[in-house]
Amino acid sequence: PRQINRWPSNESSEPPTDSPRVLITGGLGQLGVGLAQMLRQQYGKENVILSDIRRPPAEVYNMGPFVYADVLDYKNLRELVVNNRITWLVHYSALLSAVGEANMALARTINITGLHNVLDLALENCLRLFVPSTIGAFGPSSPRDPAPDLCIQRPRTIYGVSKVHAELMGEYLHHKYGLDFRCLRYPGVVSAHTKPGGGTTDYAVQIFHDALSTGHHECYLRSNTRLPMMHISDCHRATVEFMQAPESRLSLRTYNIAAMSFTPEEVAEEIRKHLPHLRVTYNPDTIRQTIADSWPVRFDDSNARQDWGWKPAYGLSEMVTDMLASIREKRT
Ligand code: AKB
Repeated sequence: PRQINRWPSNESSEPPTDSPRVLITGGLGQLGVGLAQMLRQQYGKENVILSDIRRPPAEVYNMGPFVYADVLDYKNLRELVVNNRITWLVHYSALLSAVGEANMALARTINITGLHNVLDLALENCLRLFVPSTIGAFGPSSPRDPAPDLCIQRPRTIYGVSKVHAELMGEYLHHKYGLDFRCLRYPGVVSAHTKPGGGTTDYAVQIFHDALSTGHHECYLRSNTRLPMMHISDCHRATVEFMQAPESRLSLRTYNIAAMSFTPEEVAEEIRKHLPHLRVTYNPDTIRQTIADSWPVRFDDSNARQDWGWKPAYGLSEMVTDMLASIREKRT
């Protein structure tokens, strides 16, 4: 590690929760822009900086501060944190499960070397650090229905391995040096306005676009493949509430969060209540089907509910109604 600044143990020296200055890495993926919007509503536009290595569309520039940041460039990250007086870091930069299997070396570099950089940066600057984990951090030997917070984790993807590594490194640095590390295991996230990139749960977004355009979705998973899923606004709210939770409320540093679990067949049936002509065909692809078969079908999130009051707002029917309305609205 570079420099380690240990937190004094009295609560008053925690990074301020009421007026944080936030940096989000990987901000142009599925989750960054929406999280920035939610944080900006609470803490002010100028206090939340979105970053990525790509050039954002004009509307993102107009929403609030955006900067270039490469998670592999430690000096660049350090400069951003120091110059902008950052106190919270949300580390969204990562390659997802399916694309990671196709680019193992790149996934290892981004997901593991990039993580080491932000861990060092957080230690050096006493940051509150959020790193998302995933249902993909479990594997075929994990309990699958439901998967509890603490159990066997032997994932079979580089994505999963990198996420278990993130969970363990963050927790180690928390226990050894007091790093304020916070990690939520996200289910598949379903969003209308942002596309996921290269995940195994992506069909659950694409099916809505197909339902409203051609009326036909070809699914790369079997019809009965059940996976935990969540509406994006629940995912953002969980993240903000978890970041705001006082340290004294956290009995863990890595929590499962859950909202619903469904199969392609079940979500299609729910969409048909609005669009009866939706046709779904199934053409399972070996890589993604194998990955999905190794993941939990349900998450046990009772610790998150108990410790810091997690409660999802969207079930399957609310999520389907909202997705169809939001995509329709955008198309008109
Ligand atoms: C993926 O499918 O890779 C992600 C995830 C569940 O972490 N959406």
